[in-house]
Amino acid sequence: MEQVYIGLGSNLAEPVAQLDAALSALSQLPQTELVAVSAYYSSAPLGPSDQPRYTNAAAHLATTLTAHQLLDHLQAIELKQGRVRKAERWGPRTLDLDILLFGQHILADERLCVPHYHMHARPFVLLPLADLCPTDFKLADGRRLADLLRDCPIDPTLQRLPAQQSCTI
Ligand code: ROI
Repeated sequence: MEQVYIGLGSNLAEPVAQLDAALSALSQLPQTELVAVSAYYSSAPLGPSDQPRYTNAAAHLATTLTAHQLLDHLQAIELKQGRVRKAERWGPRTLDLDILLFGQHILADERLCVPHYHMHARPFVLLPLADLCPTDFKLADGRRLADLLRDCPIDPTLQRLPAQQSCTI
């Protein structure tokens, strides 16, 4: 069993409902257990600002799928929920599912970069992750989550949403 952490994000078509639906889909993946879900967070877009605010969360899965099998499933869920890949970099999306951490594996190929390449610079990824991990949590590459949190830029727009706006498992 690998302990896996997924980042979820949406800023189109009712983002909270998108995350609820994605978590429901994650809970039904084969060979996989949905262990825990973070709070939901709202923040202004990083990147082009002419797009709606994002809702983000993180999920802890335990799985016997390989990282690439899991990625195939995540991309199928994104497509099912209306994700359209546009040429525009960092544009709005109905659903983004990223493998942040895959056990103690370090992966770098044309499809996957794990630990996720940008996570250290993104409070909307690190704060949800910190809901799920102990403070002394170490990434596969030796970095401590607590250090990433301390060193990442402050996002004054980031808000933790009240629990009733998030789904409970
Ligand atoms: N900005 C925020 N706040 N949250 C995201 O999930 C997010 N995802 C992205 C870009 C466009 C970089 N900006 C984001 O992919």
